[in-house]
Amino acid sequence: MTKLRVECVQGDITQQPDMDAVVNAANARLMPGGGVAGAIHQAAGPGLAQECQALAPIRPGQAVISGGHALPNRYVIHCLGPVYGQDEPSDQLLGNCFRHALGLADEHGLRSVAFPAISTGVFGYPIKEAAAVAVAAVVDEGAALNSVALVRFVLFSDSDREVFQRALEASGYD
Ligand code: AR6
Repeated sequence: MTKLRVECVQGDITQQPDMDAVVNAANARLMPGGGVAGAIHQAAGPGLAQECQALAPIRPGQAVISGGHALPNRYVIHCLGPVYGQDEPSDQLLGNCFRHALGLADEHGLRSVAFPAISTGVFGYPIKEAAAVAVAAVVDEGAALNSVALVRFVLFSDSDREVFQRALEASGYD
C-alpha cells in the first residue's frame, strides 16, 4: 500500500486527462444540469446520460460509477451531495460522498481520482466547511485504500483552491 498523495489545483474537472476517474457533483436523477454536472455531461457526450439512466436515482451521500465516454478519463464517479440546510446531517452526507467515491475507485483498481468541491455551488454548502469535511473524509478513507494513490481536488476559482489547500495543511496531512 502506497501512501495517498492529496493535491489541490485550480482548474476545470473536465480537463484532467491524467486521472483515471473524475467525480461528478450530480443530481439525484444523474442527468445533465448546471455547474460540474453540465460540464461533465457536455464533455462526455449523450452516451453518459444514457448509461446513467440505469444507475439512477441516487440518495445524498451515495456514489455510483460509469464509463467516461468522450471524457479523457476511463470512469466518472457520480456523487449526490447534500443540499445545505435541507439534507441532514449535512457534514456526514458530504463526507460519505468522498468516502463512497474512493471506495468505489479502489474496488475498480483505479490509481487516481479528481474531485470537485461537491455541494458548494447550487447546493449552497459554505466552501470553508465543505473543504474541512472533504479533506477529513479523504484523509480518513485514504488509510484504507489499496490501489488509489492520488486524489486531486479541482477547484474552479483560485480562492477556493486556497481554502482547500489551507484545510489540507490544517489537517496535518502531508
Ligand atoms: N470544474 C470544476 N469545478 C466546477 C466546475 C468545473 N467545470 N463548474 C463548477 N464548479 P455545482 P453542487 C464548481 O453547482 O453544489 C447541478 O445543476 C463550483 O464553483 O456543480 O453539488 C446538478 O445537476 C462549485 O464550487 O454542484 C445538481 O442539481 C462546485 O464546483 C446541482 O447542481 C460545485 O458546484 C449540484 O450542486
